[in-house]
Amino acid sequence: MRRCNSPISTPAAQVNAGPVVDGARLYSRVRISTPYTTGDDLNSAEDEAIVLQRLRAGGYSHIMVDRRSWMGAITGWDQMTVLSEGFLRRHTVLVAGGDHCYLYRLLSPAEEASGTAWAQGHNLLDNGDFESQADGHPAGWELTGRPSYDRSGGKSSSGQSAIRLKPQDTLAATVSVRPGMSYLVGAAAWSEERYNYANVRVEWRDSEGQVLTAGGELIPTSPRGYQRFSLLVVAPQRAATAVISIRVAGRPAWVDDISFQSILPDMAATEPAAGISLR
Ligand SMILES: [Ca+2]
Repeated sequence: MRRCNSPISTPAAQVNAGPVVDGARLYSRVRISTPYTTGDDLNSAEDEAIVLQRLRAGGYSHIMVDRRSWMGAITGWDQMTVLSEGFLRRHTVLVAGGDHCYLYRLLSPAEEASGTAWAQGHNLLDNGDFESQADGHPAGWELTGRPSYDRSGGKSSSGQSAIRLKPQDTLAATVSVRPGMSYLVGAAAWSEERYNYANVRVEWRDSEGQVLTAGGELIPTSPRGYQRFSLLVVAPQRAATAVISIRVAGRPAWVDDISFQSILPDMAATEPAAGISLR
């Protein structure tokens, strides 16, 4: 698990673990609860304030999730307030993560009042919400296959526009990156029918356009509506650009609000300070 922008300040008094399928093992002196064991009062779509009060009353310090097991309905991941991106963004800081597993630290009331963003940079994707169109297509995006571009407002997560992808369709855009920098990738998606997943892929290329390596994750999709997820990626050495692409598996799904932000402020991510080596 990679460290992100915030240190783990003190050993967690308690950690709340999300659904973990058999196969994952975690050994710790820290007391751990899951929504299926001693933390079962968190296994609900309860009002956000109530869930937060339960976390604080229970002495929880961190929330840990493993999204690999969320590609179906069994875990009930889309009906737990504590696991929703909106709740996590409002009440936690993203400490570390990668490869579907993430650790969040609960903010104190004082920290919440001052505001804490998971990523400091602006969205490097110009039209991540698909609201700008050019010749009937979302500006700045490369579409392969036959994705549907809906501007009615009835299918979107934000604004009026969203894109429907079928399994053979791909949505892609390219941004400039800096080697060694951490980036937060965000996407919102929902399945028209059945639980499924979307593949958020990040392909790193050098200054000649040659592919260096690729990463990214699968994000679960729910027929209950849009769910947003964020994932962490790190630009490898010699990376100059990243191609962010999205595909869906099995069944059509709608996507909206794609983002790609530097964890650090843009100045730190793009303008090396004089006299400081990038190595
Ligand atoms: Ca939109």
